[in-house]
Amino acid sequence: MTLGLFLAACGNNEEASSESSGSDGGSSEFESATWRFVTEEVQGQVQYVYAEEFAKRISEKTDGKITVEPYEYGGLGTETDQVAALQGGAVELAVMSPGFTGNMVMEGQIFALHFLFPDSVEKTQEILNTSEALNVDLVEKYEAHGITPLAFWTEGAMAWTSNAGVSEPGDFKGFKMRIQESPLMQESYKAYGASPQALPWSELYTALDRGTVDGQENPVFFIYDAAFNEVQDTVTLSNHNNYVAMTTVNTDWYNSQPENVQKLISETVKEMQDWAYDEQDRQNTEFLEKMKNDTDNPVEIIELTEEQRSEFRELALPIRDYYRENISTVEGAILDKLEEEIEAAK
Ligand code: 6CS
Repeated sequence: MTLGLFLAACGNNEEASSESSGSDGGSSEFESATWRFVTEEVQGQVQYVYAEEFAKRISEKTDGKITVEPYEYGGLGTETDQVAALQGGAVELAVMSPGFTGNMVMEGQIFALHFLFPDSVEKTQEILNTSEALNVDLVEKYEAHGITPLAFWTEGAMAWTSNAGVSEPGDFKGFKMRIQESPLMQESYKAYGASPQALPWSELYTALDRGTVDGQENPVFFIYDAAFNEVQDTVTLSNHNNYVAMTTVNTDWYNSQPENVQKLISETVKEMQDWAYDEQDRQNTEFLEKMKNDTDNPVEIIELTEEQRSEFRELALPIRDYYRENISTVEGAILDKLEEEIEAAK
């Protein structure tokens, strides 16, 4: 049965070899294997360097017996194609943004709720590390679709980019906002008066350049590295939400691994939570400075006051009820628990 699941997960790619003989859990017991690890970002960006670091650690811990091959965004299609690749076993591991499973794992859209997590990115990471609502209840929802999230981590506070500048909800009136594939993201931006449109990020630079969309949201490191500042005139440091990524594995493949391999993966992912936090912090800090000093592609940086942020927060709060009533399959139970955990963490 286990072998059957493993073979099914491998599809027709013979390279997906991560079988190991029964082991006593010692590092010398690992058998040679190659795992494919797809990310939604390109070389140098947070998700990709995360996969590289993971590969390095796995190689060190197994004396080079297990090789992890990081794949950058693009080679396997769009982000939703990558979700399918993980589910079908074409890759064993993936960094995934919950927004791209928005039409499949309904509960995962919880991360699209604005002003839910604390303003502090550090505090948010603590909650992502410890939340039972996310690490137990939400994980089960993903597992029903063959995806096991092993960790949730932030890529930083999000900012809005646009040409006209966004500093109050009225600025979103008639605004064509690029979003990921998530009905809840649609609702969130409709509440501000915008017209949301789902797009993969590979099409985003051109869409912004041509005016197919007027703006988008992302952490600062990504805005600068993807050169959106070349085609946008303003960046609003809104911190309306955190960009959350998940380290995921194909559920059947993971469950078919011997205990020592599962432990190797889960411990390495856990150990890397602090590393991921520091990496996004470093990139977001460095790229904000670069963006401020970029005279070739100058952008106006708009820093929202607390009063301005509260205007957006007021419009965003009712979306939690929308989530409970129209999105959640468990009447908002995961959100209820997460809200309690966030409250306790404050
Ligand atoms: O906006 C996006 O869709 C992309 N943003 C980030 C920070 N990572 C990958 C994702 O696809």
